[in-house]
Amino acid sequence: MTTLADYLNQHATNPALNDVITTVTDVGKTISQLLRKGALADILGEAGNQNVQGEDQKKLDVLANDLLLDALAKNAHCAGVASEELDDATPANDDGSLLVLFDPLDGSSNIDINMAVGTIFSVLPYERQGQTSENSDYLQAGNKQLSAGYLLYGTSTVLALTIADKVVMFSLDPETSDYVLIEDNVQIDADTSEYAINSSNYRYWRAPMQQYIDELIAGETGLRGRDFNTRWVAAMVGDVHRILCRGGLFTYPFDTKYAHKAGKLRLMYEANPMSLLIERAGGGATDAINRILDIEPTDIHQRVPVVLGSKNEVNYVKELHVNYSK
Ligand code: AFP
Repeated sequence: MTTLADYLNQHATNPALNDVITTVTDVGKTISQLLRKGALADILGEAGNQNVQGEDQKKLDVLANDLLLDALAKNAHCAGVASEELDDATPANDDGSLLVLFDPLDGSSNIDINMAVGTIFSVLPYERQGQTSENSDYLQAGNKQLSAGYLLYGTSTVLALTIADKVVMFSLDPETSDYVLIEDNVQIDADTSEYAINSSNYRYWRAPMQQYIDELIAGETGLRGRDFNTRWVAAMVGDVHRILCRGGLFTYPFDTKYAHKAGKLRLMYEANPMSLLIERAGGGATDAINRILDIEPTDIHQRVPVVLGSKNEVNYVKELHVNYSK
């Protein structure tokens, strides 16, 4: 049996990074316990305010955010934190070498119906050690990430993590409170017959995305010559985990539903960490055309259309979009 601590020690290329990952995953144990108690812990329901995204915050959104913030503020290697739930990044330790970004509770609309939710995290290098970190320090492309991962609070609590070239998975043992290694090199099939999209937005999509989904629905009677299946967890962490486990395509595409939003998902603490995991597991991740990890950010809360998963399917979506614009 290999625990997370064993794995990090075996890959101790950056002790500061290992320490920060340990801090984040330790908080994950607390969030997992709170979710297990659910309504009995008086933590369900609305917190009564909105976040920077203009979304109603759940009590657990705020609680998870505060737990991560407090723990990372005490970690000497953490120079600052950016969170989906906070307008601006929060400086931590000026001499730290790392910046941590997270969505503390992704899929929080699932909390009150006892469905899967997760924590997504991303670690970037901090280049101005000795000075107080600012929002602009986080504006680095996703290909600069030193690590990324998520905790999925499902029927069991699973940690997916990449700190080097591979993606590994751990399961939280509720008896010992250890993360135990269950997969040491996650790989995604290049082809799939399963896709995840919120189809109620069909009329807001661009024409090539409408064409793509029309073809999948036509199945063996259409161009693709085979039937497809859909799944939609309504928590990106759940859909991405399924893809890492058995392949598939996930997309929250560009839509015109809200004029000022390029899509719903945020680049820095949702799309970038998930794209790093997917690419290192052999999949693809684009905004329909461009590689997500190459996008140069302009704002810590900017949104981006997302198409990720089985490589050949992601490439097919790109072909449709490129050929459509010719
Ligand atoms: P919440 O955290 O507000 O529940 O949103 C989750 C999410 O950002 C992402 O995890 C899901 O894939 C997506 O939104 C679901 O969006 P829809 O509710 O529009 O299906």
